[in-house]
Amino acid sequence: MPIISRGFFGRRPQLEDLSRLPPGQYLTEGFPVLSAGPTPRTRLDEWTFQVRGPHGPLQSWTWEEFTALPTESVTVDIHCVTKWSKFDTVWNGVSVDLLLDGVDIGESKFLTAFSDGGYTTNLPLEDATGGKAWVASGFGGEPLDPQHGGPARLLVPHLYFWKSAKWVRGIELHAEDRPGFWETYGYHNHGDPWREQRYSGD
Ligand SMILES: Nc1nc2c(c(=O)[nH]1)N[C@H]1C(S)=C(S)[C@@H](COP(=O)(O)O)O[C@H]1N2
Ligand SMILES: [Mo]
Repeated sequence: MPIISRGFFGRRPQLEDLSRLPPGQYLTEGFPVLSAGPTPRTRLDEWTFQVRGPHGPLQSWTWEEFTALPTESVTVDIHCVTKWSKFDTVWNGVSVDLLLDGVDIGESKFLTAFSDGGYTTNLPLEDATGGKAWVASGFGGEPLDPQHGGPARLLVPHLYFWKSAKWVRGIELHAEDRPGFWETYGYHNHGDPWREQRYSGD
């Protein structure tokens, strides 16, 4: 029985893995922390997740209610605009599909995710529905670490990771698109890593 396996030193990317790396990205084994401000600490008994429409709240869950919702285990590759990618990250989360189930979305075609600390990011609803986005509260089988967005963050793995708002507290639905925090500061409005949509104009 080998005492030292290759995995001990970190998995080397296999040939088929490299086709999973979007243009301009490199693979990392670590999990960098990128936050535009301090890590907010909201008490779980004060935490809610809200779905808001143009005229106010449509749905709201307390932490207790939210954690009682059915979750999915999701294994995905993630890609940061600062060029690191991480393969096979394992999350536990509630799908945005489920959070919007039964909500009358009216004329809405876009959403803004909003977070403790004031961070926002925008997405077309079609990028957040159809099994493409989750509100994740678990990572690697553990509760999500506060520096990575715990108690819960948005997870939108098919777009650059700035779209995955940490410390998310809800989503607001809009008929028209409203650029969020980084989108206002020159990042691309959509952020597809496979099309290298890093900055506005890309
Ligand atoms: N609330 C909030 N969410 C955020 C950010 C942030 O600064 N604040 N940074 C974004 C960016 S640019 C990236 S790359 C990822 C980083 O997530 P991580 O720190 O878990 O790696 O979170 C995104 N979500
Ligand atoms: Mo980022």
